[in-house]
Parts: sequence; structure tokens; C-alpha cells
Amino acid sequence: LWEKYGGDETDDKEAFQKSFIRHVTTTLARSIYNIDNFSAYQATAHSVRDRLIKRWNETQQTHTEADSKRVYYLSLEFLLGRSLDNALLNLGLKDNCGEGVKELGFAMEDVLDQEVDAALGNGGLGRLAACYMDSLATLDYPAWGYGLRYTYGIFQQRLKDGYQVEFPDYWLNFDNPWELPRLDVVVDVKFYGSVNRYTDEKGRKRYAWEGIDTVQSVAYDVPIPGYGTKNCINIRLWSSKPKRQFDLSRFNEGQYEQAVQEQMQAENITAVLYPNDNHMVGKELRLKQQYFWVAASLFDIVRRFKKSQRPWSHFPDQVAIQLNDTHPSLAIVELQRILVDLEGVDWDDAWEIVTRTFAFTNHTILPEAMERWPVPMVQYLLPRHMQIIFDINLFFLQKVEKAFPDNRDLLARLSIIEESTPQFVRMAHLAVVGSHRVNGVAELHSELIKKTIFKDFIQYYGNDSKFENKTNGITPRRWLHQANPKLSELITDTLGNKNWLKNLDLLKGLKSYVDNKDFRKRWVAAKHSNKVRLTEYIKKTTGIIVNSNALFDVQVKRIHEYKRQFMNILGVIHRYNTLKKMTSEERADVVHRVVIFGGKAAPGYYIAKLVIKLINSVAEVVNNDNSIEDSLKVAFIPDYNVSVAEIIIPASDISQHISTAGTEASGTSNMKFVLNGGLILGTVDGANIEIHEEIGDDNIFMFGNLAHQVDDLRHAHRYRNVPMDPSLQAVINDIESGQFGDSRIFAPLINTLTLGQDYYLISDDFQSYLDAQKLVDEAYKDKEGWITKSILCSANMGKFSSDRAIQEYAERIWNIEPVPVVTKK
Ligand code: 26V
Repeated sequence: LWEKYGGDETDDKEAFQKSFIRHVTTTLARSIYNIDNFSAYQATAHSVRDRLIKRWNETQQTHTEADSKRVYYLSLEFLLGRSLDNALLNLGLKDNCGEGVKELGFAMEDVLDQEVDAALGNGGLGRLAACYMDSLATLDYPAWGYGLRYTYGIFQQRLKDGYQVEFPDYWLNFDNPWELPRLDVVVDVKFYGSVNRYTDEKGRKRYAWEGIDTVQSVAYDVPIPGYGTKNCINIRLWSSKPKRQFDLSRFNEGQYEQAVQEQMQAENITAVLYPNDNHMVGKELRLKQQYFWVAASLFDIVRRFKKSQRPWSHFPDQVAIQLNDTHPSLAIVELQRILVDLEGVDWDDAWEIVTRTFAFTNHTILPEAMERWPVPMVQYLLPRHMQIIFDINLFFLQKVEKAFPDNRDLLARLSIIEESTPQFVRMAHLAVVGSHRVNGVAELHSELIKKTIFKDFIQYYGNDSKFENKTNGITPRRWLHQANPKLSELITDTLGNKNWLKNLDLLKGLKSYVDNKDFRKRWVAAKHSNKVRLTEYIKKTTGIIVNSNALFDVQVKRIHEYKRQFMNILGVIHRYNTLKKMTSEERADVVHRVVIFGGKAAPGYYIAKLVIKLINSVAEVVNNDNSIEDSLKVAFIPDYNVSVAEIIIPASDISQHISTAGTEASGTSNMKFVLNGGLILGTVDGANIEIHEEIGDDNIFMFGNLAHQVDDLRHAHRYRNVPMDPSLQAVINDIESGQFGDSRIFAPLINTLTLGQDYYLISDDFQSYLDAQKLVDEAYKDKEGWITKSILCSANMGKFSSDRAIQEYAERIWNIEPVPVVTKK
């Protein structure tokens, strides 16, 4: 039918231009003589959207017909960034579309630059979900993501007097061509109410929850195209909507505010993404978001399963559900409720189905990030779910009691319920008990969770049954092909084809060119042009002028004490005052540095915000001090997000991943930097360790205490008089002397090192950090040596493709097979 009646959405230039003009005229209702860059973006986006939808439809039809097992990735965050360039590259339209746009009078870069980021995530966890969707699509897996369509994404960050100020991210201000509203796919979600007990026709005790507050959940589908395949998968994002428009009787009585109140409360649920990462705040609205999303998603999944008319026992053979952190843990309870209360499945059979269906990924061991919800809050909001949680817990603890009789401490430690006042539900325990697999996100992290937060579960389940490692990965399509076109082109030219984009291990082939003069020259040229691009961006966004020939030293990530941006800026102060003491001749010999920071602090995280202020205060002094002759510049780039990362990462010479050992579960930007030929200065933490293993000692700068030493060091700070590291003391003195403005501002920050007992062990690592920095300087002086390192870095990064990670999940956890779209004809 498409052949006969469909449009001509082919991939050639002329067809694209036709689409473009048609969309300008009809979709945008504009004159073709009056197109600005933004309209050009919209017309291009809509033309691409048409082609995406076609693939989306074919893929969904193929998957429905195949009726094979699917995986559902439940994530409260999908940090997608921009879609146009990614879609063009993945669909192979970039060249034709670029030429078409050019002929119509526009520069592709300007058109691409019009798009706002879809910033529905905080950081690592949300971006990981986005990379995984790209790999699932590319590898032809039948997969769907489920998330929330927040009206406001992560806040926009601006700087005022060196302080962070937050602005709302109203990303849906203009139409969003990357979503398909499914106004007919609506799920009613209930809250509050009570539970009724009754006896069914078989004489069984049954429970029925009567929720009283109903909110509607409307589906918006976001197509995710794979690279080099016809497959295009789906992320379904739910948006909340009131069940009734507004209370007409109140309206007629003149009570206008009350009349719309219910509507506003319903819309509140998906209004805003919570901007904390790695910090739990027990707000009821957040719990409501979680249930709203879980209930709608499971309804949808169960509805799809029921179409096949299989018995319930087949559910885990058709459905795998991955829980991205504990945020969707209520899904375990909801599926048990659906099976037992609504479908009449016996408890034990239902529980078997549930645990075979779910698997859970843990992304942090920081105690303050562990999700716990007060029992009274859960009871009030979701009374039946609270009962089910108590029952799950009871049956679980009965089994533990059988295996370890009379070990009450063990029961208390394993319990899903924390016996405090009030009681709390431990979501991580619920997720472990309700899943057949639990994984950490890097080797070290997966070992640590077994020794810390899930130690007691190992005692019960044994070492090898449930717990696994799945080292994170990143998609080379966005993080090399799209973000670094010059390097990508060089790699393709050198290897002779683009196969490396689907098999990143092929980068190993670059090693035989490491001594090839021409190849090295182009490698350096690519890096340099990326540095020039970043130099311009820094000038545009901060006014700071930096030299693109200097060493670019980058730390971009969420601002958090455990990530130790504070240590970095303390190191900068040390460097600055060392430079100041030098003579001009001595300085002539030093490597010029540009130290680049970026990242958002959670709006309520006072100390993190103070770190931003300190960085900007130091930058102000350093950048305006002519006496050091441009040997050091400091820039804080505002509003770090996915699109900004795409500019910064390819331009880095060295990037810092310097968390206190054992605190950064994996890190994923570390992988992006190295893939782009940037070296790492890092601690022995998270995925740094595995990157080190892959690229070798010569190509990475590692320093600092190890994870197993952390407890003892903290103990020493608490109970002994540890003398302050002299270099660090000198830097503290500099700050306190007022060298960077009123020192009283920074007192709470300095106090974390002294009164606060230096929880993140900056003083313990400071000297080895400075030593490592010296090695970086020395290595950079050896230009040829550095180029070799840079090439070998990229060439050895095959392991860190998200394709590898997804293949491991698919084989070891989900048990799913690829289902490629085969186009007839
Ligand atoms: C936790 C919470 C706690 C409740 C309030 C809101 C909220 C939002 C996000 C999170 C997730 C924090 C965990 C996280 O983002 N972990 C990061 O996951 C990355 C992907 O696995 C990993 O590379 C980073 O090392 C890890 O910090």
C-alpha cells in the first residue's frame, strides 16, 4: 500500500528537498521566501521524522509478528540530548540532507544548532539509558524504554557573580518533532483509597484496592533509530493529565481556583525532573511520579502480553524488565498485585513469575543516595502495595529464618523494612529480593556492592547466584562519529570502511598506523581543530580567551564532593602560586594549561554550589594576572549538558576522573574522553581501572589511595591527629589570606577538610595528585610521545562500546534474540 499510496520519503537529496519545502509550507504554514534557521531546522526535523516514523512502524510490526521475547528498560531518566544529527547519521542521510539544505541556502551546522536538548536526566544514569537505547536499536533487539515526559527537564544553569543560578528548562516551548503523541493510549492510574477483603468463588481470600484519586497517563512515543539497520525502537514517555478537565459545579459557583486545582495537581506529577543525583529526598511527589510511571508502564506491558493469549506462566519467557536503579522498584509490587489481585494467580506462582521477569542495576553505593520511603507515606498513597510489600518481606524472611535459624540480626539487616520510627521501605532490598539478577556497573563497583550494601544478601543467596557485573558502555555513534567528525573520518579512511561503528574492537587496526607520519599528522590536526572549536565556544559563553595550543585539562560532570572538583581547584591554586614564584625564564619552560570545568550542582547542595563559586573566584584572579604570562587559564563553562559535552570531550588532552576510591560506581565520560584520544588523570576507581587494563600503564595517569584503604583513612581522621599535608595547608592559607576574595565565603568549604574530617580524603591524596600532574606536564612536553599515547588510547577502547554491554545483558540476563527488520522487495 505504501508503494501505491504512500509518500516518497526516500533517502535521496531531491526527495528530501521536496519534503523540506512541503513542511515549510504546510506543517509550519510559512512562506518559502521567509525561512529563518529555526524554520529550516523544523522543516528538516519533520522531513527526518517522516522517515523515522516509517521505520518505527515497520519495526513494531516486525516485532509484533515475531512475537518473541522483549526487554523493557524502565528508567526515570533518558538523557537523549539532540536528535537531528544523530538521526541523520544513523539513517545514513547526513550527506544527502546536508547538500539538500545547503542548496536551499542554509548551513547544516546552523540548522543543527537550533535544536534544544531533550534533557530528561541528571547525569550518568540518564545518559547510560540513552546510550543503551541506541545500542538496542543498532543490534536489532526488540526493546522498549519506559520513562516520564517531564514538562521541565534538568534546570538550566547560569552564573551570576560566580554563583550558580537555576532557570527552568521549558524544553517543549516549541513543538517537539521527536515525539509521537498517542492521545489514544491512555492509562488510568489510581492513588490513595482503601483495601477491601473478600472471598472469591473458589473460597480464596482476595483483596481489592479501591483507589480514589485517578490521574490519566498519556503516551508519547520517541523513536530511536539504530545505526546501519532499518530497526527503529521506541521509548514511551508518560505524561499526566487530569481525568476530568475541571470541576464544573465549582466553576459555576465562582470558585475558579478550586475548580482547576485537581487539574493542576494531576499535571504536577510529570511537571519536573528531580534535579538531585546521588541524593535521596523523600518528597511525596517523587513517590507519586514513580508509581504513576510504573503503573502505566506495567499496564501497557501486560496488555501487550495478554494479546498473545499465553498462560501467565509464560510471562517471563516473553517479557524481561530491567530496573534502572531502585526508582522503578514498585514495579515488582505492581506486577505481583496485578497477578494476584486482578488476575487471580496464586501468590507463589505469581512471585515466581515476578522474580523471573525483573533484573536490577545498582548505580551507586553512596549511603545518602539509597532510596528509603517512610512506611506511613507508602501506606497512605498506595495502601495495597504496602500490604504486598509486608507480605513479600514476611515470606522472604521466613526463608532466611529457615536457612539461618535464630539469627535475628541477620533478619533485621536483610529486611525490606527498616525498623526505625517511622519504619522505612528499603527500595534496594525490595529490588534485590524481587529480581533474578542484580548487577553493578564496573568490576570494582560490582565487587564492592557485594561487600557493603548487599553483603548480607551474599550470605543468604551465595556468591555466584544473583550478583553480576555489567561494565557500562557508551555509544560510539554519538560519542565519536557525531561529536568528532574529523577523527571519525580519519578512522574510516584508515581502516577502509565504517565497520568499526558497529564493531568497536576494529579500532585495534589503528595500532599498525601509530608510526605512520601522515596518519599522525591528521590525528593531531583533528584534535587541534576540536580545540579551536572549543576555544571559540569558551569565548562565546564565558568571554575568556584561551590559547588552543595549550594543554586542555578538563573536568566536566555533576558537581559532588565525592567527585572532588574541590581537589582540582585546590591543585590549580597550587599551580598558580608555583608559577607566580617562577622567573620568566623558568616559566618559559612550563607547559601552558587551560583548566576547564563544567557541571551542575543540585539546587539544594550548598557545598557543591560553593565549589562552583570558588572555581570562578580563582578563575577571575588567575585569568587577569598578566605576571604569569598566559601559562594558566581557568574556565567554568556554564550549563553543561549533552550538546556541550559533544563540543568539550573531543577537545580534551587530559580529563580528570578523580573520585575518592570506591565512590564512583563507573563513570562513563571517562570512556568518551579516551575514545576521542584524550588521556586520563584518574584515581583507582570505577571504570578507570578497566580502562587502564585495556590501554596500558603508559597511556594513563593513575594516583591516590585505593578503595580498601578508605575505611582506615577515615578512621584516622576521626580518631587521630592527622597532620595536614603541607602543600594543601599552603593552599588553604592562600585562600584564607583573601587571595581569591573574601575568604569568609569559603569557610564552610575549607571546614570540610578540617572540622568535617575530610570525608572524601582530599588531604590523603593531594600530594600524589600533584605528583601525577607533574608527570602529565612532563609527558605533554614530549609531543611525539603524547600523540602515540593518544592514538593507542582510542585504539584500545573497543570494550567500552555500549554494544558490548547490551550484548552481555541480552545474553546473560534478558535471554533475548535480535529481530531484524527485513524489507520486502
Ligand atoms: C539517584 C537519586 C536518588 C533519589 C533522588 C533522585 C535521584 C536521581 C538519580 C539517582 C541516581 C544516582 C546514581 C547515578 O547516577 N549513578 C551513576 O550511574 C552512572 C551509570 O551507571 C555511573 O557511571 C556513575 O558512576 C554513577 O554515579
